[in-house]
Amino acid sequence: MGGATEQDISSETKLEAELIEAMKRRASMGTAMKSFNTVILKFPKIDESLRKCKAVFAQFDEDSNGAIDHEELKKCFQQLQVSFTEEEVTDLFNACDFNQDMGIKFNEFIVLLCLVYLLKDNANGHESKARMGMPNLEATFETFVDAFVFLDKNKDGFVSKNEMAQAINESGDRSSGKIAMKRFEEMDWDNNGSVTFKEFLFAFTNWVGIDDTDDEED
Ligand SMILES: [Ca+2]
Ligand SMILES: [Ca+2]
Ligand SMILES: [Ca+2]
Repeated sequence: MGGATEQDISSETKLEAELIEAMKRRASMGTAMKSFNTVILKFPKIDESLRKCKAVFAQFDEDSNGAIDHEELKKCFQQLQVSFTEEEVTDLFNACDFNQDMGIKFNEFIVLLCLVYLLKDNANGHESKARMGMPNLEATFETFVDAFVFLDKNKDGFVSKNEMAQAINESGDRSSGKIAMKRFEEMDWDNNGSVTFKEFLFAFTNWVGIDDTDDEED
């Protein structure tokens, strides 16, 4: 895998690199997940929490067009009192505008907020828990991070296919294991055998079935 050299690293990979580093730092703190099944068992609660997040999304979608645009996102960060540079806002926007329609839809918004949660979790230590003022949602984000850390056995910031298989074997539940493996293949879009936290989140928002917006046109 020859990658970009340090000099010509793109903003996208710069953000990705920050996310990997943030995840590695978080991974060094360990996980509360005991088994793959504990991850699965949390699905209904995650689903409920994310559905509630729709009200938050609607609040920030000021013109109610079903997507958060760049300006709305900046206001969103202001209100949540999280500070990013202009460049960081753009990078986050682009990284999460998965279908590249220049707007952050609900499922993209969940991913974006969760990435913000991860990044700010590591911010110099003076921002404590409940840093975004949405404790319920942050508990859900923590579950996502925790699940990822649980799966990422070697703590390199990626979940490999082997690590996924290992987690499933430990669980001893073959039927949900098969499903999980299929999901993993769906997650791994670039087919390189490992999944980043962002890919994991996008898949997750689909698994729990929140992506049921009626204005889909794809
Ligand atoms: Ca809007
Ligand atoms: Ca979009
Ligand atoms: Ca790994």
